[in-house]
Amino acid sequence: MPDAIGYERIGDIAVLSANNPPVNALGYDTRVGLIKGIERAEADTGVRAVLIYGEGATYFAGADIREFGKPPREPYLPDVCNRIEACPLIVVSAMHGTALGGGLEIALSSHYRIAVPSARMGLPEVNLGLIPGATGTQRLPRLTGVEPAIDLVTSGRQIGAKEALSLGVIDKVAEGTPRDIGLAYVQELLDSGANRRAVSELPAPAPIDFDAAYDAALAKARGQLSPAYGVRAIQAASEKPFAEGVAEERRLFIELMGTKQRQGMIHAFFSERAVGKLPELDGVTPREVKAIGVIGGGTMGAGIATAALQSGLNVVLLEMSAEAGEAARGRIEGNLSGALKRGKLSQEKYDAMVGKALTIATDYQALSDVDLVIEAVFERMDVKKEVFRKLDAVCKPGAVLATNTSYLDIDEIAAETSRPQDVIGLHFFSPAHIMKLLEVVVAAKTAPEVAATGFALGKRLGKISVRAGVCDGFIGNRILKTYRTAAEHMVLDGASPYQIDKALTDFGFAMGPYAVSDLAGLDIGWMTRQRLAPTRHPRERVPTYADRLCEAGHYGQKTGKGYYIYEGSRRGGIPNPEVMDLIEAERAQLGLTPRDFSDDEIVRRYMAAMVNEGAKVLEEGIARRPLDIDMVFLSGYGFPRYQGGPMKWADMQGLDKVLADIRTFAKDDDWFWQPAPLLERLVAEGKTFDDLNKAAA
Ligand code: 3H9
Repeated sequence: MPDAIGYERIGDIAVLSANNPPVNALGYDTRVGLIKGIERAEADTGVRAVLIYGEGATYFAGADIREFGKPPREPYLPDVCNRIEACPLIVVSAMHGTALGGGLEIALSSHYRIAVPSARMGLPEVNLGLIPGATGTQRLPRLTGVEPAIDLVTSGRQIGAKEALSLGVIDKVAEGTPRDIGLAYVQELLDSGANRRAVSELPAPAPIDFDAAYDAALAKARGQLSPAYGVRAIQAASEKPFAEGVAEERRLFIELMGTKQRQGMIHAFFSERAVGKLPELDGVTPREVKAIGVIGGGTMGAGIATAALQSGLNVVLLEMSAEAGEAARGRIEGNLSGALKRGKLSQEKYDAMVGKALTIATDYQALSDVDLVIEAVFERMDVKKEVFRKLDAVCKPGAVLATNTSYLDIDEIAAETSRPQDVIGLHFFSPAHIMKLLEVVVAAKTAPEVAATGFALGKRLGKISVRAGVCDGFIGNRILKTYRTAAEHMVLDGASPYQIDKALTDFGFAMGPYAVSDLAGLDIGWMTRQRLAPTRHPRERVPTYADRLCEAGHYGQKTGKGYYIYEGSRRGGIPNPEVMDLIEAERAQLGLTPRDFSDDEIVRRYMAAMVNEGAKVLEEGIARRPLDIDMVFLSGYGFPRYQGGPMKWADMQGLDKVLADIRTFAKDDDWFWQPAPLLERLVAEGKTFDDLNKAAA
């Protein structure tokens, strides 16, 4: 294996090339290699300058995240940065790929920076629950000023070479390999007699109102600490000498390193990459998909068609009538025109998408040549079955037949066809061209290459695809049903929907469950309650006050009234006073005396219900690994990323504590609160959900 940092002498230039695939992460060997490379260059007679660049796909993409949480090993990254800057020779970094986090910090410690036009740069530590911890918060604002530095550190966004040049982050952009442009730039600097230039010696940046910036960062991040800590670190750059600022940055970085938020976000980072890796699909070749059919052009079907068009697929959209087809076209054009207005889509591409690539049809024959069909029709078994019978008759052999059902039994739907091996569930979340999650529901007879095709399509559409098995609601909606029930029990027993929403948004959810119901439409829950009524166990506690709202025509945001009243702005409603009247009437009818709930109890009950059902879903094989459940909730249900997902959250609480809560709650209702055997087993064996993730890796 080559050294993590190679050393080569070219004339009077020492070239340090990083060779630590896949992303040149700054692990121990790379850090040691950089120090040794600088020392060797200094001792190498005649060397006047040092070039640092990365072999392979990228310059350094950051610290080695796998080392976080383990005892740190010297040399630490900030010391490596300072050592590079202190080099008496001119040090130049040439960047390509993604110069991120510690990688950008190495570049900022070099005396000059050049990048290829396609290079991306940023300080994304905030996405890992951290701040830049290798002098980035001290050096960046000395180059850009405080405000751009706060923007980059608190958002973690990546910038291109052009923007980096205009902000003063880099000195030059040039076409070529990083090695070639780097060598040419070093030569140019040597020829022009340029001096060594240390960012740390630049004047401290002018201050702003840091307290206001801190408050704004905290509010925007809904309880995530790292953006606000980033502001404090940049404040130190403005107010303290460089070395003291570095010490303050280190203190804040180490504090964040010890938090659960950091653990949760790093779990999310690795889970996002592990979720699509399924041993059963290893080496399985997906079927080729160039054109897809979408049946139904409502919000969901139009969203799916939009996502497919955006990914370069041809789409045949089937509707019942020419008018309905035109309405579907209007929805798709509406979806795409947003991207057009924001400059994310060129007029030419837009025209091609809504022109040549999109066919609106009313006859099933139009689907005879597509490679994959997704139906998004009315959520009723008889309707779906009829669609699949027709698809079976017209689709070409080998076409993948997918249903976007949210709940229904896909085995039953597949049995309606002569080719159940080609049938799969592709469960999108609305709006389908925006939401990241895709549940790939593998039915009993689904062929492996059909499952692989589902994952390949998800990747092409930019989705996070999670494998799920068949059950009522699959992974997400099944678990949702359980924790929504826990919330409803709390409402019957004394909490208000508004207190529950507040406790959960304080926990970090984007929205509380009642605001979500208003957004989704209260008629959906109403329909589900009706559908499940015949199978309901006599001990199930199901409140009916929400039915009264629906009976009165209040379906949430779309009718202007639900749990909240919406006037003007669509998101923020005000509590609907009729709701508390209905709840109180129901409590009285049931003879219930309301009691107080603390926000902490609300969160613990809600989360315990989620985790317990998650454990059942795992045990039944509906989800393969705990991380699959975490990814469903992080990418489709507004679960706060810094809490890691429900199963990671449970690990971080301690599974024994979660189980103890469930047993306590069961004293009042041992029907609803039946501990999952898997949870009991893990606690008895002193294991965590993450142990199951590792065992499955
Ligand atoms: C930091 O720098 C802190 C410092 O300020 C202070 C320190 C004291 N480490 O994403 P991909 C793995 S914090 C270890 O599929 P892409 C990844 O897990 C860091 N491993 O590729 C995957 O492994 P596997 C700040 C890493 O081309 C493989 O590489 N930096 C790291 O779609 C390929 O990754 C960041 O936050 C890492 N830093 O995207 C950048 N990065 O194949 C994080 C990746 O086994 N990284 N891996 O699943 C990224 O954003 C993307 O990986 C990147 C490439 C854009 C670089």
